[in-house]
Amino acid sequence: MNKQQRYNPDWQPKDAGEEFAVKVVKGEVYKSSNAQRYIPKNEESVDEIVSGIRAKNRNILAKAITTIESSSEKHRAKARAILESVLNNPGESIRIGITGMPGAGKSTLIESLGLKLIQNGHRIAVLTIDPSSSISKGSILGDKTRMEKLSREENAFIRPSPSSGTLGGVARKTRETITLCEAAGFDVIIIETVGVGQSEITVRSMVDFFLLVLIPGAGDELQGIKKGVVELADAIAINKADGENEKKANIAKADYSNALHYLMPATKGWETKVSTTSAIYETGIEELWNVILEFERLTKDTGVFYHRRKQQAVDWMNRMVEDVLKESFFANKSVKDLLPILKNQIQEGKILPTVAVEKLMEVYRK
Ligand SMILES: Nc1nc2c(ncn2[C@@H]2O[C@H](COP(=O)(O)OP(=O)(O)OP(=O)(O)O)[C@@H](O)[C@H]2O)c(=O)[nH]1
Ligand SMILES: [Mg+2]
Repeated sequence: MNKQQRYNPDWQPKDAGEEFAVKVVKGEVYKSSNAQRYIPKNEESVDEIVSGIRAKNRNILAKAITTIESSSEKHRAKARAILESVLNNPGESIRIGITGMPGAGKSTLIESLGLKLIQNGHRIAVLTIDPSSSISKGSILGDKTRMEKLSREENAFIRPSPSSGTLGGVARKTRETITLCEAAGFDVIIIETVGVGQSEITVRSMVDFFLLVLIPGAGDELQGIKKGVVELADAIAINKADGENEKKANIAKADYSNALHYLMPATKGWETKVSTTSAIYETGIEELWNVILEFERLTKDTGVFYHRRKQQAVDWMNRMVEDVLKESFFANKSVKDLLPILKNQIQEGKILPTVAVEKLMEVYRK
């Protein structure tokens, strides 16, 4: 292969060295008739992507999401253009967040619910926010998010979390991805996250309905799930309520129902519901969906649904302002030069952090 035909992909830094081993070879479009549609074109235009999304083309949707996830300058401008176009005629959906400890059965539950909904004519998009990917680049959710039966359905779209970036960055991209999925006609959007930290709050801030999945018999303490998380939930599903676990699940249901009387509901005017499910034996799934429908009906009637969405949009903007400012600050040349010097001085006790911040802001504003 001629070396000159290879080049660094867009997502690599411009000055990337040998540590970036990936090189891309430019594809060629064969002019001969039929072959053409099998040769991947390098990139679709904004118009092609937007009409592909509107035509419910999942491949194009996936490409649009990749564009959004890319951090290259070129892709950012394109991502913005796609989003602006799509927002002219946004889709409608119910957005559902699902959290719970690793292995609680979230993905299995989503698959089971998703398959039922598809039978009833819905289109389901499943996105994940994996807090581990932003810390260790590893993945807790990893391959287990495959949901094999669901992923074979034409009316389902499953997208794992971007594998890099801060939680904030991942969250921003997930919000944009929601918008794209809605425009592509997905009317049920489900976001799965593992209940191990900050990511539940992030997911709560972008969904209408929030479900906590627990398993029976894991002890009275809240299964490593922080107490606050229960207060974020609009419903709790005690999953794996099958076989020997069924009795324990019913006890857990009663316990949680009692405990919830002492907590503030997550959504005004709505009482947090507890139900038992078996994702594997597909019991309690329909009841769970009915809870979600009841929630949607009630909150739309009272206006809480729309009010929350408006607040979430403003909150999204605020968070983005924070992100953009932070990025611009740390990318600033003078800040970059001064930062290591000040860090040293702070460590040596020669300067106070407050003074260092003032100096940094001074060079940043220049
Ligand atoms: N008996 C029983 N097993 C279940 C049920 N739901 C899920 N499981 C099993 O529990 C294991 C974990 O299920 P997942 O759906 O991957 O759990 P998860 O919460 O998505 O896990 P993470 O994505 O790793 O956080 C799998 O072996 C499932 O087969 C259920 O209702 N009953
Ligand atoms: Mg999972």
